[in-house]
Amino acid sequence: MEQAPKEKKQRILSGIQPSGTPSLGNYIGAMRNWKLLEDQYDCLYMIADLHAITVRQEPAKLRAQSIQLLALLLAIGLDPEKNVLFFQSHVPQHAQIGWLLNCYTYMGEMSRMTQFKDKSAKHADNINCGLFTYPILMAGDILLYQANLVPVGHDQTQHLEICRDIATRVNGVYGNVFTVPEGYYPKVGARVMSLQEPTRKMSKSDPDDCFISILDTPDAIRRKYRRAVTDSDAEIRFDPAAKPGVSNLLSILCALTGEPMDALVERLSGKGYGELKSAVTEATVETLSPIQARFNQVMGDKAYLESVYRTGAQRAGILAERTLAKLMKKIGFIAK
Ligand code: AQP
Repeated sequence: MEQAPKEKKQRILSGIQPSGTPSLGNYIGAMRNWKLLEDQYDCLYMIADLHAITVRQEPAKLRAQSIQLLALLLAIGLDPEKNVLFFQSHVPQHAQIGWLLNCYTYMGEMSRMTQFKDKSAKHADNINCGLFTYPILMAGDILLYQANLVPVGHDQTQHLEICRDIATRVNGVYGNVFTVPEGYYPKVGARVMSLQEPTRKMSKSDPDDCFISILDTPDAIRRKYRRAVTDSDAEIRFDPAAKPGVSNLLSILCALTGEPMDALVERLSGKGYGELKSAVTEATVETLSPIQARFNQVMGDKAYLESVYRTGAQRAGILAERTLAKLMKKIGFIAK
């Protein structure tokens, strides 16, 4: 009997920088959604170590954080056979395409990037060119794999737009080189804000009391939420503009438990901030404990970790080279 042709899965590429231990924001906004995609899509997940050096990194720490991040991806349940898990620096085509795409991107486009403005304010002593051209490297990351979809937090929308602009521009000059990717915004995946400055996003490279790390102990989690900034009117209400601190705790709680915001606010109405903080502490500990247990197991097996990243680099490299060679030929370089 004739078999129906297998439908080709859409491809997904996403990444995370080893610039610290992932925050609860990285987990809610990105990592946990990755697991949900592995059956339906052809997924590549990259540890973006080339991106991480746009900010000065201590070499030993960068190595430790990179391995730790790989172990965490496995600990959240990503299957290294279904997904391609790799270090960006192990696939040299990323740096190569980064240069090529630099020549198809305008200074004005990069100057508009809000993350550049934020990060250059934060790292005023090291406003390097990599920080400025970061979105071009990111565009290359995505386009190398002809990704159809890119799951990103809302903080990355602007970078995805520039990637689409670059892809369309190159396609306009040379014909069909790149798949123009779409953003994939998971239904649940709120933007998690800093515990100390709740109008800014939670970041793993911020001071320790601003963020919950995936590897924080229950005591540290309790302490950080206890000190989290709220306000003085003592009313539990979801209103990010007027009550950013309380609203952030509420949306973390919703994201972790799946409870709808209206129901949560009604359940907590008339209660104090202490109760809200206890509830969010409990939900966070409950979510992170099993991940931490698996993380400790995986970290104990160095040979396994090595085999995962070596295989990942091989699989990613084959796909990346295909696109790079095509682009180089179109531009007019002599084939090797
Ligand atoms: N606070 C957040 N809320 C929701 N999603 C978030 N993401 C990051 N912070 C939040 C999402 O996590 C993915 C990986 O991010 P990244 O590590 O590549 O870079 P980033 O966005 O710069 O993350 P950090 O934690 O803020 O890193 P540092 O401190 O090094 O700059 C992305 O999909 C992002 O949307």
